[in-house]
Amino acid sequence: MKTPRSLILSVAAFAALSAGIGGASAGAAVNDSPRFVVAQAEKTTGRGEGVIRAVDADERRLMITHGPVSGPLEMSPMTMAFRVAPTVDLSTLSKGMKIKFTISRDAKGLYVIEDVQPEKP
Ligand SMILES: [Cu+2]
Repeated sequence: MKTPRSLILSVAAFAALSAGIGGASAGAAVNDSPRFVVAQAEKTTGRGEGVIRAVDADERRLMITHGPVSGPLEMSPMTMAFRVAPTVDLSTLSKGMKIKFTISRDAKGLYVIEDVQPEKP
């Protein structure tokens, strides 16, 4: 009687161990998903300086020639168009203006200007 029972227990223990391992990785996958979403939702930002080349109020875009952007979010100097956050008042900005700006990258990997400060002359 002992041998079959211990065999059954061994099988049960093995099954439990296997389930445990499977459960652990399933749990990790479940835990990873929300963390991944949170990481994507957290905004990565960087700061830089540049000159406004064009203001597109209709599309809410700024064409900027910018220097190196530093912070968690980095970018090499270049001229490019940025989407502009609704909090930025485009009416205060014009072509040729020197600015300091903060950009972020959203979950889709798109850059957005979050803040613009005209440089004081
Ligand atoms: Cu750029």
